[in-house]
Amino acid sequence: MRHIVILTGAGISAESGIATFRGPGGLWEGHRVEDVCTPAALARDPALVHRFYDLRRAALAAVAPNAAHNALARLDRAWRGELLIVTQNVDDLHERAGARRLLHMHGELRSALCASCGAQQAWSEALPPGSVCADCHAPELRPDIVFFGEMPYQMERIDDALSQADLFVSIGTSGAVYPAAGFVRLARQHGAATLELNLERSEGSAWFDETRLGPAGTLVPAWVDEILETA
Ligand code: BV8
Repeated sequence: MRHIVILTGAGISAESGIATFRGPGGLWEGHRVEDVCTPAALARDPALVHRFYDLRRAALAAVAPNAAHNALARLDRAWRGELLIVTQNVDDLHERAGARRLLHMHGELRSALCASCGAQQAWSEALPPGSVCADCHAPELRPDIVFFGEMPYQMERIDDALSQADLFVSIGTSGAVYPAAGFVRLARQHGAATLELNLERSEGSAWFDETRLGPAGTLVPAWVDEILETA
């Protein structure tokens, strides 16, 4: 089992107190996703969209990594083979737990993107519309978030990792959004074993060799212990 690819979604951050999208208290609660997570929404009501992400960025100060994030960071440190954590999450809990071999395919709350020159810059405060880009000085900074209809980040790197994976593990995601929801099929096509760790069956469960149901805070540390014992 030399090459592991791990996909995480909002479910891995749920036990840290960050709302998931499609649960009862779902994050999109109070907002239709197309009102806050599309280029049209940003053009139509920039103040609403910037405020939606400002609130979520500010909330990061009140949460901490949970046992699942910490276990993945432990695996990252100990695993001598290839390993890549691909997160759909825009929070910084994987980093704060110490994960290194990590990428955010849907962007990050703690980053601002210049709509004019494409520069990304670390950002941890409020980001009002009209904020000025440090590179090109245009007042065009926007949340560095991949909206619906926009191309996720680092897709070539992800496809490359999936094509070489021996094991693909999906943690805390509903399998509702593409292209992430299709990664399990890509991994299978290239011969990877596939494992899903989730609170409930997802839209993609049928594609996994094995699904373990339960909270990530319990399932992920147990799985990391298991995989390191067999390493
Ligand atoms: C693109 C932004 C192409 C940041 C997000 C029709 C068919 C197929 C596809 C499409 C279609 N129409 C449109 C599309 C494409 C579209 C899409 O897939 N739409 C869906 C709705 C059908 N996708 C896109 O637009 C993507 N881009 O396709 O570009 C392209 C090609 C060429 C050129 C240009 C473009 C971009 C999608 C990115 C959207 N941005 N996030 C933010 O605001 O957070 S999506 C957002 O929702 C997340 O990032 C994540 O990806 C997605 C799903 O959320 P989850 O993480 O899974 O969370 P969810 O709440 O849904 O589920 C939580 C799970 O955890 C549950 O299963 C629950 O049981 C579990 N859980 C809960 N608690 C726990 C737990 N598990 C363990 N432990 C617990 N304690």
